[in-house]
Amino acid sequence: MTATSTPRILILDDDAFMLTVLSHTLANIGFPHVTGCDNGHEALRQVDSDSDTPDIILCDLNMPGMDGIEFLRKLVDHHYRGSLILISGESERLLQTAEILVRAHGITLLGCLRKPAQPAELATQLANWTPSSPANTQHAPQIYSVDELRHALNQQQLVIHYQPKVAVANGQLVGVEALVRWHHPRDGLIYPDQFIAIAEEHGLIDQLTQQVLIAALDQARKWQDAGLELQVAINISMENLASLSFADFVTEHAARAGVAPNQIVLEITESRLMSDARAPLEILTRLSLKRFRLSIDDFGTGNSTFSQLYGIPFDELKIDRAFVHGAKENDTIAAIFHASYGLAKQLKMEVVAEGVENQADWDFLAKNACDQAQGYFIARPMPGADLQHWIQDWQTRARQLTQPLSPSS
Ligand code: G
Ligand code: G
Ligand code: MN
Repeated sequence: MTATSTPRILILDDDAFMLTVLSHTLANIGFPHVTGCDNGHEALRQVDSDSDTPDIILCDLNMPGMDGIEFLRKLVDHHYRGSLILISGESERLLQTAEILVRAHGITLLGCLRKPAQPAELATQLANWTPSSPANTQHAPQIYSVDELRHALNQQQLVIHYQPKVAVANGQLVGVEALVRWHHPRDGLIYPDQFIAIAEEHGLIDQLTQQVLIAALDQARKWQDAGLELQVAINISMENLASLSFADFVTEHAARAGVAPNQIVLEITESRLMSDARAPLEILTRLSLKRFRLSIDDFGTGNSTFSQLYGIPFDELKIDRAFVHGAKENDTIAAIFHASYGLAKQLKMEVVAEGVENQADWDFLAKNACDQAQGYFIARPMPGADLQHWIQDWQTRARQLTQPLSPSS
């Protein structure tokens, strides 16, 4: 990455004329480090190269062979950490949908351009790029080895942060979601996107989940003793549901900690297709019978789908942040939100909206009678010990947020 100079830009467009025009435009507005590719495969090779990986990709959507949408998914597989600008001659509607996809993939989107791209518009979007934005540095590619992760588990290097889930109607704190981090002795706080997949692929996810569960139960008990009745949500990976002993483990440790099952929410994402769905179904049904709350996580993204709702007794549905943030201003996002919400309500599930980042997101949820909200607008994930202090601040804010509007306003 070029931290002090201008960013390296890669243009992906099958049209040779467009490549030339865009390169000239970019040079004219002060971006000389530009390369062009006319197909996705070549672009991915450049993403993979250590020395030449781009900071920004300008991507056309409609290309023969690998189209832009497929390319976006491949970017995630190739651990692309840079930013993106979408360019297309397609309709506004298609661009909006592509934009949602990019966000769901967690790629930093600087903007969308309709062809023909206007230099001024391009300059504005490129100005959004910062070399120090979290996507570019904090999550810098750092591949951890299985051994390192195994060592971390044995040395108890995991820490848990908790993010509040609040009722939209009255602002009341309903519960928290436990989010694991790795306190790395050399690299500092590492986020789960850099180690959960490794744990899943190498048989360490059971040990990881057990540690998180035990720590979260311990914290839940402490809050309970302090008079705070909170639901504590834990993320469960599909791999955890391969072994039938999982239900016993959860039941036993909840009892040992003295936390009632209905205070424990198990958030499940379908991370990959199960070859045999019987074990997960049996485990989840048993846990449901024991009154643990089951939640379907990241609903609406490719990972959690309608087919899961069939058979498993979920109590809660979490709408992915891609279909929450921005819903007030974007009809496509709103449409997917409404569809997910309607489905959840028909199945008598509680609806939690993730990724509530601003007042507009909150207002949208209030207007649409969403049950619970979670996101940076309410609180970032925090150490358990900080929660009491946050509650003090939140109570004042919550009162203002949920005050009925006076007739004059
Ligand atoms: O804040 P955040 O970066 O923590 O979380 C990123 C992703 O990691 C989320 O999708 C979340 O579901 C997942 N995650 C966080 N904690 C855990 C955990 O303890 N187990 C599993 N399997 N996933 C987790
Ligand atoms: O388990 P799940 O996929 O829901 O993980 C929650 C993830 O979302 C965590 O990485 C958490 O840090 C992140 N997160 C929580 N609130 C917000 C938010 O308001 N905006 C964004 N972009 N991410 C959020
Ligand atoms: Mn979750």
